[in-house]
Amino acid sequence: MKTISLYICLLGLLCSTMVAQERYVPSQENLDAREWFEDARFGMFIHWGVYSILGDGEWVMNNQDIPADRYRLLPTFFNPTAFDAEKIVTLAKEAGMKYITFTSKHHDGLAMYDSKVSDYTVIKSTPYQKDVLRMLEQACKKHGMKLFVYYSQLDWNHPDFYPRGWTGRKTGRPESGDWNAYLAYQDAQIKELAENYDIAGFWFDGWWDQAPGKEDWHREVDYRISGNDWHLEKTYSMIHDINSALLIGNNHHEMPFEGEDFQMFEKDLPGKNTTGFGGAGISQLPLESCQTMNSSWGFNLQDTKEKSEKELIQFMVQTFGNGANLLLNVGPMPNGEIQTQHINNLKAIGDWMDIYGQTIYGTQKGPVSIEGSMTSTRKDNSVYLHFYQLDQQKIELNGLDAKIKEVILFKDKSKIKHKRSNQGVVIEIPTEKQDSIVTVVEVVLK
Ligand code: FHN
Repeated sequence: MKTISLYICLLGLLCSTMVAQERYVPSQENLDAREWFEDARFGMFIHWGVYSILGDGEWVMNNQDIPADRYRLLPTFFNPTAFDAEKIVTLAKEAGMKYITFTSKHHDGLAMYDSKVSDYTVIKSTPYQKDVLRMLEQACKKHGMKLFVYYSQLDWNHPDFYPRGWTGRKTGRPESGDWNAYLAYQDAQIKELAENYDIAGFWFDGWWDQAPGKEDWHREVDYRISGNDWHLEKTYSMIHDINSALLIGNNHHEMPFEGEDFQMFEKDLPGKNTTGFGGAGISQLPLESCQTMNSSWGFNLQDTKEKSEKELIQFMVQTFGNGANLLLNVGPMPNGEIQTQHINNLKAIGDWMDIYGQTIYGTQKGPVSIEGSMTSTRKDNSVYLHFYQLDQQKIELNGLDAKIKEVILFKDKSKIKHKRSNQGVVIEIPTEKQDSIVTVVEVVLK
């Protein structure tokens, strides 16, 4: 009996060692890339594809129940002659952004790059015939901008994307298909992106279309019947084998899976999950929130819910104060240009970042925050307080336990009165020194 127990123990130990050995251990290059990513803090998301022609967002194929064979007419007149990669990269740079994440393929399945394993690409299916991703890559290189690729695992065009999940069910495709053939196609595309383009990482999306066991989403369809396995770890290993520094994030709205290098929160601050896309919790990985400038990702002609410069900057500081990056989206129009209003807002953000960038880049989540009023970042001996809602002059702050050398208004370096209290520190910002967008105060610690 004792011998059997010993064998079971040894077997258990062996198995756990094997599991432990299989665990993903990021390389030093990957850890360095993560550090770069966290320091960079601010990026531009670009949702662009043939769907922009219809001016109804990137979900138009699903939302208007457009059959795949009709949708395939769209690329035949996609000819964005005003697209200028350099102009977009320069705009991102002017806004203070350090990286760009571009939709290499969205749910509609059309590759916006020169995919050799598909005929459904911007080169082979459109009169434009130019590799958009390559143009962005070149412009990014020239302007010292890093490039990430968004890749939709969900595909409303591919016949082998079967059994289907809860979306793209009315695209008129045959009710059959080979899931493993689809995965092979997906991995082949991911491989060519990793090998042929100078990218910094992958931003995956669409996993949720096949997610098993979710009760609260889109109840009208029982998508649990599909629940296909994405073999994520195989895909992730392939990417890291090609280049271990490539950062992988997946917008599955769950806690990060094995092999992932950063965690994202859609239209939400980390951990808030007000939209249902925010994720289950906050991991130790680098964090990134993504947000729209109006309420759409892809170009939407009727979207008038434009966020003001003030709203955008206030969301930015809340994101940074939560220790996360922000990926702010633009959805170019069918001609390739970005809407003037978005350009103007990005320029205003750039002006703000020119002044306050020091309180953002390379910082970490700060020790002080007051829900609905302020957040903070921290770097070396400084804590930067970002007040986005101030309706008084004296504010009591908790969390500033270290000795304070001085407190100053960041923009003009004038001294701010401060005094220890029972709870923490009381600082006094005279009304005339308060800013209508964000009042930034620097606390210099001893
Ligand atoms: O369905 C997509 C959507 O079109 C868009 O790409 C966003 C970006 O975060 N992600 C998905 C929804 O979670």
